[in-house]
Amino acid sequence: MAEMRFSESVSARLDGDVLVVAIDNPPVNALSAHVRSGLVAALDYAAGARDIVGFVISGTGRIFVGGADIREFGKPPVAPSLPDVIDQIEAFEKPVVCAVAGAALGGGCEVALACHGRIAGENAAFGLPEVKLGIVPGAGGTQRLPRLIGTIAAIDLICTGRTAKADEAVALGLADAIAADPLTAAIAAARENAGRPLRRTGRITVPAVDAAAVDMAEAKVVAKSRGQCAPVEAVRLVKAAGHCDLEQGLAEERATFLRLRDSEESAALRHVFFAERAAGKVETLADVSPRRIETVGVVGTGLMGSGIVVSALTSGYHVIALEQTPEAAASGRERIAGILAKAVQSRRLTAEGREACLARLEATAEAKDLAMADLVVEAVFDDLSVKTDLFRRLDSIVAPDAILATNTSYLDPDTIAAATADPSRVVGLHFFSPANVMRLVEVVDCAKTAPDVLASALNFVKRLGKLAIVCGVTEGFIGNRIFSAYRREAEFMLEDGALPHQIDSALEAYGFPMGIFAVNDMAGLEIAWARRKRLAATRDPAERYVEIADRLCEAGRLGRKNGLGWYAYPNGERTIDPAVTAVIEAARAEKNIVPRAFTAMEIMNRLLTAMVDEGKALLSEGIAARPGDIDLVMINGYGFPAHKGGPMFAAQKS
Ligand code: 3H9
Repeated sequence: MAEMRFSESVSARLDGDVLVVAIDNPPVNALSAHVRSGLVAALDYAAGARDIVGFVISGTGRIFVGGADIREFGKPPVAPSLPDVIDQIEAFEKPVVCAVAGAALGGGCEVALACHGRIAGENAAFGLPEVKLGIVPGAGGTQRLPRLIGTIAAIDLICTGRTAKADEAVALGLADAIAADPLTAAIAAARENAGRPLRRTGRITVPAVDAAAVDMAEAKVVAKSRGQCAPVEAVRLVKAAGHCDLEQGLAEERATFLRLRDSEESAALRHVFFAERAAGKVETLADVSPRRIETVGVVGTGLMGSGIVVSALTSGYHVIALEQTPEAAASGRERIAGILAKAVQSRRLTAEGREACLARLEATAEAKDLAMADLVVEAVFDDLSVKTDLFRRLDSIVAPDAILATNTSYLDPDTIAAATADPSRVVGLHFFSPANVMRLVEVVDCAKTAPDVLASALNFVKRLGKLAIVCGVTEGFIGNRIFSAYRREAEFMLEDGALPHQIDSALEAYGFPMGIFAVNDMAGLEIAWARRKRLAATRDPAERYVEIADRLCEAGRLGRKNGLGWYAYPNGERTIDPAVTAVIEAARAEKNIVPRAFTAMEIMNRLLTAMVDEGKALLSEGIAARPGDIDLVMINGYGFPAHKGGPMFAAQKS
C-alpha cells in the first residue's frame, strides 16, 4: 500500500493490519512540533481504522529519536505537547510497539517507555540525558522508568544521564527483547498483542525498595552534583514515583521540568551543548579532505605517552610506541597493558577488547619502525632541543605525507616545526593528563600547518572520542594562558589578604572540583617554578610579581608528592599549614601590605574577571576562534563547572 503522510516528518505504511509509522526529522529525529502533530494524526487515523490492529513507531536513519527539539526551548509552546502525545500513546486501545534502532534519548526514550512494547535493535541505546542539559525529563521519564526497572536503577540512569546499550536495557527490563531486525519484530509483537490486555507502563506499581539503599543512591547523587540542581531534583521525582499516583507524579515532574528549563543552569548547559557542536566546525576546512590515518606512532611512553597510546588503541588504531632503549620499550608496554587491565576491571573494556588492543600495539626502541606511521605524536620531555632533534630525525624516517604532531604544553611549536624540511605537515596536539581519561585536546594550528593536516588532526581527535578545540600559537595555548592569568590573580589576592584555603573554598563553592592551590599541589609546584626562573630575566621589573610560590619551593614544598605544598597533607588529608600562612604574612610585611578581608563573592569575581580578560585577549589575537571554545577548554581541562557555562558565558550573564 502507498505511503501515508501525517506531517512533513511523519509518514506510515500498512504492513497487513499493522500501521508502521516512521519519524524522519534529520539530523536526529528530534520531537519537533511537526513530529508531535504527525504522531497524533497517525494515532487518530489508526484509532478510527477498524482494519488496523496494531501500531509501530520507528525512526528513519541511525537514530531512533534524539529527544525533544532543544531548539524549541525558550520559544512559545506549540500544541500538541509531548506529554499529551505520550499520554495518548499509553492510553491507546490498540497495541503500540516501538522499534528502536539507534539511540532513544530524552523524549525519545520517554516515547518508548509509554509504548506497550519495546524492541531494541542491536545498536539501540536508551538514555535520559536531560540532567546534562540542566533539566529533568519532562514527559514522564522520572515516573515511568522506575515502574519498569525499579527506583535504584532509575536513579542511576536518570541522574548520570548515561545511556544503556541494548543488552543492558533488556537486562534492566527497559526493553523487551533484542532483534536483528527490530522493525519486523515490533510488527510481529504489535500483531501478537492485538485484542489482548495491554501492559501500560503507567499502571505498573513501582517495585518495593529498601529505603536505606535509596538514601545511599541519593547521597551519591548529591555528592557528585557540585551544586547542580537537576540531578538532585531528578532523585526527588524518581522517589515520588514510589509513593504518588501517576497523575500526581507527572504533574510534579512537569512543574519541575518547566522551572528548570528556564533556569540559568539549563541555559549554561545548553550553551555548552551547542558550543561543543560548533567547536568541530572550522569554516576554512569545509572543502578539505583529511589524510588517511590508520597507524599512529607515539614517541615516549611516560604518563602522557602511554595515555595517548591507550586512547589510540581503544579507538581502533594500530600503534607503534617508541622508546629510547629496548628495556624502556618493554616497561612502556607493561604500563600500557596495566592501564588496559584497569579498564577491563572497571568494565570500560572487555577482556577481548584488551587483547585486540595489545595485538595492535608494537613497542620498539628502533626509530625506523615509525616509517609505517601515518601520524606520529611526540610525548617526550618538554625541552626545546629534545623536541627539535626528534622532529629533525622523524622528518627523514616517516613517509613524506605523514603528519608530525607535538604535544608540547609551553614550547613554541613553530620552532619545533622549523626543524623539519616540511613544516606544513606539523601540527600541535596538546593532550591533557591522563590522556586516556581527559576529553580535551587543543589542536594547534601552527604558522605553516597545511589545511588538510589540520583537518586530519581534528578527525583523529574526534575518532579518539575526544573534544578538539582549534587554537593558534601562543605561550600555553588557550588553557594554560587563562590558567596562568587567574593563578596570578589568586596570588595577588594572597598578598592582599586572602589565604589559600579561602580562595580554594570560593572556587569549590562555585562548583570547581578543587581550588587552584589544591590543584597546584596535586600537579606539583616545580614545573611552574622552573618556568618562572626561566622567564625571570625577561620579566618587566615594573610588573607586579608575587614571590610566595618561590619561597614555598625554596623551602622544599613541592606539592602533594612530598606531603607539603600550599597545604600540609598529614595522612594524605589537605590541611591548612601555619607555616604557609607565616610565609604569606612575611611576604605581605616585606611589601608593607596591610591585609584586608575578602568575601567569597569578591574572590570569585576577581578570578572570573581575570579569566575573561585573558579570554578576550585570546579572541582579539585570533588564538581562539569563539568564546564558546574558551568555555569548553576551561570546562574540560581545568574543572570549570559546566553548569555555569564557562567563564565567557558566565561573564555575559553577570
Ligand atoms: C528532552 O528530551 C526533554 C524531554 O524530557 C521533555 C520534553 C517535554 N534537538 O551531536 P551531533 C543537533 S531534552 C535539537 O553532532 P551525533 C545538533 O545540534 C533532549 N537539535 O550528532 C547538531 O546540529 P548541527 C534530550 C539536536 O550523531 C546535529 O543535531 N536529548 C538535538 O554525534 C547533530 O548532532 C539529548 O540531550 C536535539 N535534541 O550525536 C540528546 N540533538 O549539525 C542530545 C542533536 O546544526 N543529542 N541536535 O550542529 C545528542 O546527544 C547527540 O546529538 C546524539 C547524536 C547522540 C543524538
